[in-house]
Amino acid sequence: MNRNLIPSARSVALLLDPDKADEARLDRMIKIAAGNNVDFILAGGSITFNIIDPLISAIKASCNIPVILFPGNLLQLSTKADGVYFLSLISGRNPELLIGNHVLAAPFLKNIKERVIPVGYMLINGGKKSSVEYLSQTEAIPPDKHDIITATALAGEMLGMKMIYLEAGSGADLPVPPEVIREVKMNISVPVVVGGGITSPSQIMEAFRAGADMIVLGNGCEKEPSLLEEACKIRNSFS
Ligand code: 1GP
Repeated sequence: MNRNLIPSARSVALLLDPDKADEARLDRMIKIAAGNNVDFILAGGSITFNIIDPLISAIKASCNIPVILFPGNLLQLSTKADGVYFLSLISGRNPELLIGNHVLAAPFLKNIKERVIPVGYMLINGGKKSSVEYLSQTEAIPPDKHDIITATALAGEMLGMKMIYLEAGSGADLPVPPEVIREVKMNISVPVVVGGGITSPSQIMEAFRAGADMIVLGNGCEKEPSLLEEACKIRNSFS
């Protein structure tokens, strides 16, 4: 596996969704990302109206930031990205998202397996039902159930996941609380990724302070692109 695809210091990732990416906005976001040394660009979304390959190619043609496929479903599989998050929805009990889809995807990804990163993906309730919660037909873990969250993250690490992604859901009312991040970080040794509902510099600061290795920004940057710049400044203050 390519280790450069796993955050080794505090990192910022920009999430771009093929269904939301119009050309002008994409250009602007990528310019801001490149100008501020965003660490990774994730490409993916919950549902698929547009195929993902053109988005990956457009990002790669305009910057050198590693692009990682963050597939919302099997229709978003691609071998064009620098890396692929092989997501196991370990907060849920849907077998298709724990092994079924992986069996279907594995032959397709066989020739790029060194770029495939096993990720333990955990939904934490962000104040409303998220698209991923609905589409996965699973239930997010309540944010005050620290024991369940910690046990799930630990199980993910023990199963060999290279990162644990705490997801409040795109556009969540409330991001993953700092105390949840802190608790998970104290208990596992693989990087902790935090995303969903992060819309302000203070939330970014709190997430990094609590121990997030990487934060993922989607909607917040689409609405206010300067958030990406702020996020990178905050990240730099930790180095
Ligand atoms: C969703 O964690 C990401 O998978 C980003 O969420 O769009 O709310 O930033 P937002």
